[in-house]
Amino acid sequence: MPAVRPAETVAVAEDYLHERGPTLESTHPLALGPVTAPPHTVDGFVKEFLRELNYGQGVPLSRSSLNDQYMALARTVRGYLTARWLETATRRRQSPHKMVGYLSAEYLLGRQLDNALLATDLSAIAEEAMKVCGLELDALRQAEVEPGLGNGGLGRLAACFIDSLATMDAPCVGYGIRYEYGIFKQTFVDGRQVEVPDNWLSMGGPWEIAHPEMEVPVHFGGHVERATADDGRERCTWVPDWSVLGIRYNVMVPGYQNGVVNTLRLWRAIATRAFDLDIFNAGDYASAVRSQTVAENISKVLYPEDSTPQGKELRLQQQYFFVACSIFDFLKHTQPTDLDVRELPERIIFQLNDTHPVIGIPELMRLLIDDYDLTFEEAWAITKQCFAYTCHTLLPEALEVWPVSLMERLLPRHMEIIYQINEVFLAEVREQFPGDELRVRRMSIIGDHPERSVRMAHLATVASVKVNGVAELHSQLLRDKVLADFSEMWPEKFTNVTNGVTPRRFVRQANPFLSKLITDTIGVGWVANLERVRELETYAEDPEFRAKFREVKAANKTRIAAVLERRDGILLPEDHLLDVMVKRLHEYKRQMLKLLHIVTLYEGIISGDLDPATVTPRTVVFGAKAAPGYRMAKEIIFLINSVASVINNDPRVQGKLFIAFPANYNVTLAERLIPAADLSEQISLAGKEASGTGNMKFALNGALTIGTDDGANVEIRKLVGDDNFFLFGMTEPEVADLQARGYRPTEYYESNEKLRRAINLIDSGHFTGGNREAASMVIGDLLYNDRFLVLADYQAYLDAQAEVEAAYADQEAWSRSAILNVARTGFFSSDRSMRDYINRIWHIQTGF
Ligand code: 26W
Repeated sequence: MPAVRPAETVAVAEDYLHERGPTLESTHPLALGPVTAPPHTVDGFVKEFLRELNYGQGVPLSRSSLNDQYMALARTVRGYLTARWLETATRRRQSPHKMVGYLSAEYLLGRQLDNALLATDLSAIAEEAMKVCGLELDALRQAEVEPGLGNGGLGRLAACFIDSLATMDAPCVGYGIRYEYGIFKQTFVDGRQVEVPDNWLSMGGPWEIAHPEMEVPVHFGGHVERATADDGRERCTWVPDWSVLGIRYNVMVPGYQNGVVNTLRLWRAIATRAFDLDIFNAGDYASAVRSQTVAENISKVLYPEDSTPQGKELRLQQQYFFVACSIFDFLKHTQPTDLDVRELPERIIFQLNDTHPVIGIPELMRLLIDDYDLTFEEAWAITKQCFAYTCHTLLPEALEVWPVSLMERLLPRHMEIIYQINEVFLAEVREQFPGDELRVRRMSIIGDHPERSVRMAHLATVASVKVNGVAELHSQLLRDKVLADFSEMWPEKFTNVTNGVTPRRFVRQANPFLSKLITDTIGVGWVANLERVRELETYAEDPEFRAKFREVKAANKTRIAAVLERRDGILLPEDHLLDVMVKRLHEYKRQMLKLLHIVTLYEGIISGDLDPATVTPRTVVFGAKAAPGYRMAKEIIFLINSVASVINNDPRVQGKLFIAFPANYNVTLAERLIPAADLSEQISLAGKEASGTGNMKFALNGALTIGTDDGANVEIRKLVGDDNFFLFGMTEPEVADLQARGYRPTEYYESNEKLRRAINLIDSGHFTGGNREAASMVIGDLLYNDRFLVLADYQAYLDAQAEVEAAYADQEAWSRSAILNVARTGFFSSDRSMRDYINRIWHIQTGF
């Protein structure tokens, strides 16, 4: 069979190096890239730094600003990475193996400087070098604005995964969008959330390398023309009516001290030159500029929704844009030019991070059929082997659908292909389940209600080699509920890969005190092999080790107190149990349950029911952004702030109860806060949190969890043991059962006095300056709707919190439990998650 090559190559600024031949490369060693990184010495580092400052920023040290210094430092460190990056890329090009294209609309990276210093083992040298220059490394660290190109768990997971893949020397390119504005900055005005744009690039982006010459055309709209060719087969031509260009931005992803640097490739949209020129030549300058705006809007801003997609056209444009660029990039630039597309499944597996990149499926089909001239059947056979899909949710409203009308207008050729895929798929369903038309309707990729739309999760499931959930329970619920028909049809398609977090960022970097204690005790091997922390188990019995462990916790509390004072003007009381709930604000996560517990404690003390002497002094820290359009979430934020301002200023509870709600919870704050926590709040309604990853970070940093039987909590509890975890609340089957019987929240309100008093106190306006209206939306919903069964779990939560207090009173036993939490949660390294993906889904080789 002849090799299949593109019938027609789209004109781009092609790899001209390829065409120019080997002349330069063979005559000059530098043409291959720097063979060695700059010297790993203080002197060498200082020299590089000053060179970056002088020639890069164009300033002498004596006149440089903090930003100049930060930029020069970042560029210096990047320089050390570059040699390894070129080396990794050359090595991979020389022996192309199957690779992973991780497709994710979000990467919540967090600050880069420390991570790069750790990866290159340059922290001590950089610190010394800055001193030589009269500068403080720590001050420069703080000058970095974190790239917040994600909303929450899903985006942070992608960042952990690419870190692990680099550390394991796995061939992977992360593909995503270079949003000009990341997740909004949260501020509070009179206790209410106000969003401020996150112009993260305004001071320059030292970590990215732009390639404006390597542009990728991406088309939209128009119509499809068909003609019968000489061979009698019909050929389609998509005649789009507008286009944009994708510009590549490479970000280096360093492995941990292994000399490997992988690539994160983010796409930025700009207007096509030709497109502008046409209008410009027609004399309409204003329109030409406007068209530029339309194009550039595509990568302008990250959608701040979490869990409830809004179905906006611009969002679909973003999704198609980055996926089209990525697939094109892989086919045209990453692969040898003589690639036979029939071999694609041996060369690539595209991992779909939720449904956001699922439009890549019909895009690959379109390329194979229209550009590479394969038949639909041939293209389908190939495409079905090139994708795998991870689902990250269980909320039905979070499953993306796109109206057929919108798809037809924006991507007419893709819509045709989706119809064709659906036809083939439904024929298979009918064959396997004859006469079951209800099932056919349930499974169809096209849904009818409330309007005809494409169900992206169905499309993903049909086209993927494997479908996975992100924790055992979640994967089970996917199989049994959300995608039950599909798992019945293809049981072997479904699998689980429990999430993980990178130990480099979330233990080694975030918790230097604990890291030192661990390394002093068991050696440094745990950083790249987290299961090794199990060796700490025996030390849980050692009073001396426990004392050191408590010192670490205390030092981390001192550190977060300083951070919150400087950052937010919050004065944290000393020596409190630090009780932390940080995550997006969502009703299913039940921040209201936490708030009711606080109000109950407060009400108990001020009413005299509770002897303050018996109350464990406690500081509760909240961190949570609400989606800007999510009314209820914003009301809850306002209520938390209202309760905080009253409680924190009421002398009757001074020294007993304090609430801190720093605005703008982000990765940087998480890195400071999590290591200081005693208690980790993971209190979602069972069956709603797919996995959670914050829960893992807390356990690994020696906080005990109070949590429901949900997501990865289940696995954390199994590993750390029941004695070292505060479990409470209904199980998922109990939740389903109660909902089936008919849940009436008022029954709980009426029969539970503490609950009634807490709710009444809020409802009285006590926390809202006497204004009863101010809390009415939240309270009204709790009493008459309460979709996430807050009131039903209230008493169980109080009881579990009472257990927490009793346990905390015995500091020796508490530290023992905390140490066991660290020692037994090595499983939650994202290195392990990546190994699972590699073995069960991707089947790629590492380290070649
Ligand atoms: C379109 C808006 C939107 C944005 C993000 C809809 C849905 C999402 C994600 C699916 C939400 C998300 O971040 N899910 C979280 O994924 C984490 C990583 O797997 C899990 O740990 C969390 O439990 C899950 O909520």
